[in-house]
Parts: sequence; C-alpha cells; structure tokens
Amino acid sequence: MTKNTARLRALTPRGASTKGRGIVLPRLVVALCLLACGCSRTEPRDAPPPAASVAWQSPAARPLPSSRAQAPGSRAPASAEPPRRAAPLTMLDPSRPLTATTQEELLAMFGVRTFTEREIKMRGEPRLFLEKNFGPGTQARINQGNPELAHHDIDRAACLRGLEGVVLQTEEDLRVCGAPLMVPIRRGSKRPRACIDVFEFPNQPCELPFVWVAPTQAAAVCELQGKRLCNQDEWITACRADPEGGKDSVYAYGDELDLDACNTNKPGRKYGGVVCDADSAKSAWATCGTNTEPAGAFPRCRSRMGVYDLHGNVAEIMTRMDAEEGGWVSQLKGSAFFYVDVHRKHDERPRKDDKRETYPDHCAHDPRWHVEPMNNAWHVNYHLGMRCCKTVK
Ligand SMILES: [Ca+2]
Repeated sequence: MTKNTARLRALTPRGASTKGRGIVLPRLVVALCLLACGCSRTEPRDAPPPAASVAWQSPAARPLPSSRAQAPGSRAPASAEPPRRAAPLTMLDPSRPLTATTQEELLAMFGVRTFTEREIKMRGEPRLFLEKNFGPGTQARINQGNPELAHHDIDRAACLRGLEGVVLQTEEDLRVCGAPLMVPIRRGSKRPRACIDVFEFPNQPCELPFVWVAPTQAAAVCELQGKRLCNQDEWITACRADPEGGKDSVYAYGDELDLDACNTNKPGRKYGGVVCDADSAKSAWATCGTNTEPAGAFPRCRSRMGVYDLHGNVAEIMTRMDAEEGGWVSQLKGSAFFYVDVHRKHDERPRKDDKRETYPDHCAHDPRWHVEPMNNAWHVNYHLGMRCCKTVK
C-alpha cells in the first residue's frame, strides 16, 4: 500500500466501505497538472477556486494543432475575455461505437477555450496537457473505462431517441451561461450566480461519461473549457431546487428513492463479470467494469433544473470549502451504477444485522470520502467522473 493510499483510507468514514475507493493516480502521470489552490478575493464566497496556475508545457509531448487565436507576434489585451469555441456536436453518429478508441475521439467530445498568447507563454500549450492526460486503454489516463469489461444496456441511437423533443438548453440559458449545454442554477426569481453542465463530463448527450480523472485534473479540465468545478452548494441546488421557487425535492427526480429512475441498478454480482478488485488502479482497470450508460439515457433521471444523471452512472467530483483544512478540498458526490448494492433510503438508519455498508444518496447527502486539498487531490476510480460549473458574469 502506498503512503498516499494509506492516507486516503484514513479519510474514509469509519465503517464505510473502501471497495473501489482507495485508488490514487500515479503522480508521474499527472505531474504536469499542478494548480494553485486558494480562493481569489474577487470571487464570491461560495465559488470554488479558479484553476489559476495549471502548467501545461511538456518538452516531451508531441504538439497537436494549436488553439491559439492570434498570429505569432500579435499581442492580445491581457484583460480581454478570450473567445470560446462551442463544444463540437459533430461526433453524434449513432453508428459509432459507444466507447471511444482513440485519443482524438476522446478530445473531440469537448471544446477548449481559446487562449491568448500571454496565457500560452505563461502556462504552456493546453493541447499538450490534453495529450498527456487523455487516452484510451489505461487507468493512467482519462477515458471511458475498460471496454473489455464494461456492460452497457442502452446504445447511443436509443438514447438519442429518448432525448428527441427535449429542450436541453433554452436561448435564455445560453445567453446567461455563455456556453452550450449548461443551465443556470436558480431558485425562484433570484439571479443565478452560476451555471452547471447538463450532462456528466464531457457534457455531450448520449456519450459515455469519462472516468479515471483525479480532482486536481478535473479542475484543470474545467478551466480549459472556461469553466470550473462545481461547489457543493451549487451541485445540491441543481439537484433538489425548483427553479420556479417551489419546495425542494429529496432526490433530483422526486421524494422517494427509485433505483430504476437512474443508472443505479446494476448489481456487481450480475454485471461485474470477474470479481472486481479495486485495491489499486491497476487491479481495478483489469477487473472492474465501468458499467455506465450514455449520458441522458434515463429520461426520469433529470432534475427540475434540467440536469441529468446527478444520481448514478458515475459519481462526480466537486469542491467544498473546509474550515479545518483551511481551503478548498475535493468532494465526491452522488452514486454510481452499482448503488443498488449499497443503497439506503434517505430517512432510513443502517440496520444492525445488515452486513452491507450502505449510504443514502439524496441530493444533500454529504459523503466525506477522499477529502483532499484541491491542489493535491489524486484519487481516481473506475466509477468516478466529473461535471463542470461556470460563474455567471
Ligand atoms: Ca452522476
């Protein structure tokens, strides 16, 4: 057991299962991804820290087409808001395999904002960071899991049929958020302060969510898109609040636990295949199936805000201000596809004779698994993904 793994397990709640929760990404792989924690004084109190100091440059990395917007030698105004490229939707060919098999396919699923010459000079070429951190076929890079083990019940075409006619984002949402497939986090008539991705990252309808991403990486990936990680309050509000100002719900889809509303009903014994050994990242990759479904494949798994899969599919990385830690920490939120194995109603106490280790998964549940400082948070897993938010300007 590595020192890091031991430290992470010590942070796991007493009595909580460590199954699949003790995995740390090798630091060598993500050595490029260093970001400064600490909240800017200009940010709202409840806004998580911007990923302000991501170092992308790597001499060994092969350069991909540059994302810089200006001709070499031209000067960009330091205070100008860089123009943003919309996330591409051209990949939605229903006949394409569900799991991306190349790095190019993975990277084509999300847009990266345009960087100024000054930013690239200070922090390096963002495409090099992407090339180092995304790739199929290994637990050491961000991808959609091991396709040799994964079991998916819903194909992309069926998922897309389920979303036909659904308004995922209104013109007003786009105007407020300034990015596609985001919706404002609002409660009643209060002015929204932030927006949230409609789907799990890469925030594309009917694509499999990405896993094997660490919180420190996730913050950098959101920042590359001109976004940031959601904080706990934002995530909870997007899950339970009524944008019309009505009563909060317990779950995103209602007040009663329904294991079939979301992708939460895949018991490990049925869908696991080989016995899942999640003791290390390597063993988890070799034995644990990422049994996700395409984002948005469960029509009822949608909050009143219009956000999909807040329960199930993949658990999600977000951030929380921790007074004891003295700063922003990583927080893992929500359940994954095997939640049926560990489920408990929101108002139910664990039974003394129940040998299972269970937890509730209502919107406001506050698990304290793998709490790490955001500038040094490297927990990864086969069922852990991410979702981005964005401050409303
Ligand atoms: Ca989820």
